[in-house]
Amino acid sequence: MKTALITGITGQDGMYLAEHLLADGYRVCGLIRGQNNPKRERLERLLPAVELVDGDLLDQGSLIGAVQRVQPDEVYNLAAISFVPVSWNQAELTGEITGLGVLRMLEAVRIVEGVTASSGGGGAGRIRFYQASSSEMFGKVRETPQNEGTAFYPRSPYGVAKVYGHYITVNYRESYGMHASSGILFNHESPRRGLEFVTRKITNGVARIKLGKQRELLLGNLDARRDWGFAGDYVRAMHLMLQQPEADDYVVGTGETHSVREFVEIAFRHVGLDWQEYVRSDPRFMRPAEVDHLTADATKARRVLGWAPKTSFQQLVTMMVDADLTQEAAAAA
Ligand code: NAP
Ligand code: F7E
Repeated sequence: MKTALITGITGQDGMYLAEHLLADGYRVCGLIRGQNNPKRERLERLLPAVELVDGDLLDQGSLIGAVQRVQPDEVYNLAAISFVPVSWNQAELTGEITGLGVLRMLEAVRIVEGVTASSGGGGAGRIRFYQASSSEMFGKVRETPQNEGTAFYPRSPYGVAKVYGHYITVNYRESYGMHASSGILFNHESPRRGLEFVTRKITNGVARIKLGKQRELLLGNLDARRDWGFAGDYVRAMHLMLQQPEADDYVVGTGETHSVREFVEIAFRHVGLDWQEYVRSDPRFMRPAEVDHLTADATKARRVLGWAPKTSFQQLVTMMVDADLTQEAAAAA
């Protein structure tokens, strides 16, 4: 039986990945932070098979202790400050967690395994490492679509921190021979997405408007375009990366791009409403520097990993609206 340690276990991807690995027969351990994390109880209820281990990406000793205790075969580093607007208000903290946190996880693995530079180059160490990199690294895109060779031009402190996380992962692979892979994932969503992200904000808003619990939906830039996929599909790609003989970098996305406006239209139409009667523009949701347009070229992931998304854009939007309708109706009852 293989053992996986997942950081960011309470997040959207952490939960889908844990389910995927448990179904595959893994022992799954999740790093959880804080003395009274409100998400602990929910996680224990939904995924009782996951073993929780205390630790924080800001605390090197706690990460070494977690790797020592768990003795994982695979480490998935999903923890981060992941909401882009927060990264302008808390730029230093974002650098510490989303950027330097990656270094601390890599160091924890390296120290526990006793890997040194002199032992590098030959596939040193047993533990395989996954870094959750992001299409936000492409930012003001240099070419379309974006692949593993596309130059980075991040547009937020979050994107800059992710570029550091990506390159330090590549560097540990090259310096120490560690099996460390970077998955450059484009936006992926689900009914478990946080309410602050635009997709879930829209689907939750649509459900509440339909049920008469909300009158309007305030949004920022409707022209932004993203390559949106389903999170449940994307965690399969993470796992596949760590099953390859050699570590590498992979772009993961659908190859289709849609505007926020298109997402809004489909979501409102699904419940029989005209979006233009409810959506209002609010400058509070505009960004100081925007990422206008992202499209993935996931040819390498398809070819090497045999990975392909199973969920269409239309299915993703309607799945999220339906889940929010069910949840909001139950909350009202
Ligand atoms: P998410 O739902 O925001 O989850 C973030 C996780 O990080 C939470 O479990 C959070 O724990 C944890 N965390 C934050 N600070 C921490 C710290 N100091 N120590 C330990 N844990 C900490 O994010 P997600 O959507 O699942 O994304 C997973 C990863 O993929 C992130 O690194 C994100 O940046 C990256 N990514 C996401 C997407 C996407 O579209 N979803 C695309 C590309 C890359 P708490 O519950 O304690 O806050
Ligand atoms: O914004 C626009 C906004 O916050 C998407 C994270 O998982 O994916 C995510 O980052 C777009 C932006 O996600 C609102 O300006 C309009 O252009 O849902 P989002 P994101 O910034 O793309 C990447 C790949 C990650 O790595 C990140 O961790 O939607 N938008 N109006 C809005 N966005 C929000 N949040 N709220 C609005 O009202």
